[in-house]
Amino acid sequence: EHTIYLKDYAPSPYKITAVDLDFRILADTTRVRALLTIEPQAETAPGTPLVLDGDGLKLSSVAIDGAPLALVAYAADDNGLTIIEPPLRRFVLETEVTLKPEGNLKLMGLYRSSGTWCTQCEPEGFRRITYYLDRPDNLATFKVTMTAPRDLAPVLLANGNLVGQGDAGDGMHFAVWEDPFPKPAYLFALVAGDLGSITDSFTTASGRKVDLAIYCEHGKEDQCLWAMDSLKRSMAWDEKRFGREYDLDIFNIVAVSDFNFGAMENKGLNIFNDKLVFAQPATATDADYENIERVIAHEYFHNWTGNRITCRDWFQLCLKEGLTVYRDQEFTSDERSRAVKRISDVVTLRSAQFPEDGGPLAHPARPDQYREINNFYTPTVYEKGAEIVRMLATLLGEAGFRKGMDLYFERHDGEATTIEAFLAVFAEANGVDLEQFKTWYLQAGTPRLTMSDSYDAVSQTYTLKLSQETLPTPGQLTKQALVLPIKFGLIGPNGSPMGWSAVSGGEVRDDMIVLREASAEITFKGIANKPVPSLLREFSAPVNLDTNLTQDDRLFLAQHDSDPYGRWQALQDVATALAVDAATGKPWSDAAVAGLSRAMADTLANKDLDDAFKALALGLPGEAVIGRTIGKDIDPARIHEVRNALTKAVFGPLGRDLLIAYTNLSSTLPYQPDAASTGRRALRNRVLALLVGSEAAGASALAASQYAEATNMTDRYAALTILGSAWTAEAPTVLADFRTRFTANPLVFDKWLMVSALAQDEGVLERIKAILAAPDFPKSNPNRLRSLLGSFVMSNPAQFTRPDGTAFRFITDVVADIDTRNPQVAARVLTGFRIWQMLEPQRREAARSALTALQAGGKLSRNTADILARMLA
Ligand code: B3K
Ligand code: ZN
Repeated sequence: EHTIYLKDYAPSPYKITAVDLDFRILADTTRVRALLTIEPQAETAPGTPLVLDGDGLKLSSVAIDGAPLALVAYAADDNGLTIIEPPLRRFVLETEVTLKPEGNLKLMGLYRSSGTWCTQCEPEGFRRITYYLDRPDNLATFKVTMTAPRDLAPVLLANGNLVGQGDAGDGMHFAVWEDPFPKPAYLFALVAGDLGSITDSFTTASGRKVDLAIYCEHGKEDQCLWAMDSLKRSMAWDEKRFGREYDLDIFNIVAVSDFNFGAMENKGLNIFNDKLVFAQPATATDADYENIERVIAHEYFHNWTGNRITCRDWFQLCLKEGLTVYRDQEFTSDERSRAVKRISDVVTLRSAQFPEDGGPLAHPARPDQYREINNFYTPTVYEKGAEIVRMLATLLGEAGFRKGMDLYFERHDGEATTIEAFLAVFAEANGVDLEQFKTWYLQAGTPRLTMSDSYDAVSQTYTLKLSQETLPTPGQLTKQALVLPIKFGLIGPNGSPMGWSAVSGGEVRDDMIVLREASAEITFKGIANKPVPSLLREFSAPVNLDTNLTQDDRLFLAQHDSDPYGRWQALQDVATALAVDAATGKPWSDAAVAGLSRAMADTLANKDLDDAFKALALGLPGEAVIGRTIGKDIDPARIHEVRNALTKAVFGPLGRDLLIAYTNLSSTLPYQPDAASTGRRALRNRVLALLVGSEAAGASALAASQYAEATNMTDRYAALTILGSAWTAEAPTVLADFRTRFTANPLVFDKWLMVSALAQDEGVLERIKAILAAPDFPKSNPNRLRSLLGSFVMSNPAQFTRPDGTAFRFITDVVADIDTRNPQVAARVLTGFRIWQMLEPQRREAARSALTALQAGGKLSRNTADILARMLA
């Protein structure tokens, strides 16, 4: 299978400047006629063939400037169309192909979702619609004519503005859309279907009125209101925070039920997985509301970071994704609580990106090679990509960062560009050198930052020794030192911040150390007492931090750090150290457990902390975090037991406080999705989880009654998850009730699937098998598959990694089956194996044998074969 390298990038010898597409959509086939205005580049030599991408297209005719082409003048195969000797001037290439959207189960190109025709083109789906230069550096204007049966598709949408519509006879009608902004083909979209909608409008800062609409299945219109509200807030925020206005007169969103990922930022016509649109209190949780808000914002923000300025090639994916994730994180921080958002993002980064970065699938945020680009829409490109942009903002300060962004928009609007160009505007606008900083984009792996400190009372000096190391990753054996912005503070014995009279040995700017070397020794003078350092405040760099702090130091930080992230992290560190000890055979110190218990009680009682923060602080580190801290030969079942035991030891003594808090936090007000109400529910449900987790008397009955009496999905689902994961005596009944109660709602069915997959008992695998084997299980729907299988492999480590290998083999068999229909979903499920080399020998062997059997089994898609090959390399 051939590999594509960044170093081989070359501009195309021809460019397509204008596209005129004509879709004739019939019940079972769609005919696409394309008129492409093509020009050779100035330096293109005569006789250079024009090679267009195509994927599984059925060609019926080819013409140039209206004259049909002789058979010898072109060659078409499954991968494209070559015009052997195109004219060396501007010309119009006309092709006609026939598609079968109904049979398109890969959900790339033109396909049908519950009867609606829709498209997904990023990254390489447009070539499944027509022959094209399907690469992001070819920008063209698009005109799209769609003709379809009026009864099946009364709604006809494409990018840009509607410029014509009418009757086409024989029960057909048509619409013509024009997008004035040149764009790469991956941003093309059309939708044809029988859909309902809600409409609204937004007036931009400069006074232009934009018509907004969200389209969905009939009858679900009232579930789109939150998404619309989120859209309007996103539009206002991008004006205020980044000075970016929307540019077309129309912005449409369409919700579809079969979609390979979250959503797609097609110009003026975003297409969404319906789970990221539909919300009402009875069926969506607070987490769903927040996710919808976040993804609506993310796709909207792409209009500037992604669409107006796009990527030169797919190696640059994180140019648009990392930056846009950073932007959506900032949006959520401004709309809700910055501290809580930061902590949640750190949790996500650690649970999704760190395992990738430390395993066989590790790759740089800007990869330099790929076999299958779809496999690079990863936590590294998205989440680490966002961390890199965040570090840039931290290093340059808010104003400096904004100067760079302004220059980026000014200089590169309308271009397809690179990470180098992105960094250059920040360097130029701020007069700084970002050469070393660029390594963040090029180097894979999570750096380990090690700190040890010492205090000398006689000279009143305090010294921090810092060093960084990044371990080798596949294909990158040697690593460079990175620029690490380390926000910090020194805290005196009374809990207040300490200053210093002088500092030497490193770059220290106010509250930030900038470490550029492999190691540094920084000395602070004029320090009257031994301080406790709070390092990496706000998690200012995506690293693993090792310190010589004692459990008491950490408990001190948990109480006194002025940085909420720092307080949260301190509690996590105390708990992680205890869990690691217990899991590796060292009994934990009762004093430390008691200390953590008291710190948790103080946190719960603290009137200055908000509920959402407390909900996070009162959670123990996840099993994966504990596993990664142990680092090798891990036994996930043991970690699971230890974590349960720690929950009991720490929160058992707090039973009374927890019960009181639970009661005090209840509310009879109608559901509201705002941050304060969300925080209160989060804390109350956390408290319930702790009561059940510490086996407090009557706790699971309490959860069962919360389940039964809940007036919103947040509370009902929380109770269900708590009972379902612990698989208490009530679990089977409650799960059965949930299933029948929401039988008609596929998105709630997904919640049932997730809880079913997360159960921690031995029976879970057999139950999953039975669910999947049911004749009516929708095996082609990505949401259903991911809810059941994705949750199992990613979030139920103890059962997924059973030492007998039964779950490994089940998953590889299922992956092989899904792969015949939808390679993207199959490859994604397979990535659950990325932790396999960290497991203890018996489990490791079982995983290896399942993976090698899958490889031996024969024909796999390029997506799945690529993941598998890297996993086994
Ligand atoms: N740009 C799309 C992701 C496309 C994924 C293709 N496998 C959505 C987003 O990141 O906003
Ligand atoms: Zn994105």
